[in-house]
Amino acid sequence: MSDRKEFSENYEAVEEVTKERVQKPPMYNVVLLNDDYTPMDFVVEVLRKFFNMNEDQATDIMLTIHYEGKAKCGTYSAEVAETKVCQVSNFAKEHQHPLMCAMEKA
Ligand code: TYC
Repeated sequence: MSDRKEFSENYEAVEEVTKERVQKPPMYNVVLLNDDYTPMDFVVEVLRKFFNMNEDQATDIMLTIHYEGKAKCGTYSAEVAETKVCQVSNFAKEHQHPLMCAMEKA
């Protein structure tokens, strides 16, 4: 095999492995789901507290969930998304509301 061919084959192999290693980590959407019992004000409070929204943004998203069944609240790495889901679920439970929070691959 010529030196040039060997070099270019090695180079391609290294490039392939590097591409695999430097892939961006998968991201996840955190979504809230509608239900018939959680008060609207509580959902707005959750969106402000855990997703850093202002009153207007939180009200918009809450109404989207209310009318369409669910809405995306934010997009995060797996670890941060899992933490948000736990925090929101615990907060809802503490206040005895059935509010459901989940993560989905973005
Ligand atoms: N549907 C609820 C109600 O009418 C309000 C609500 C909105 C509940 C968003 C959950 O994620 C939710 N009180």
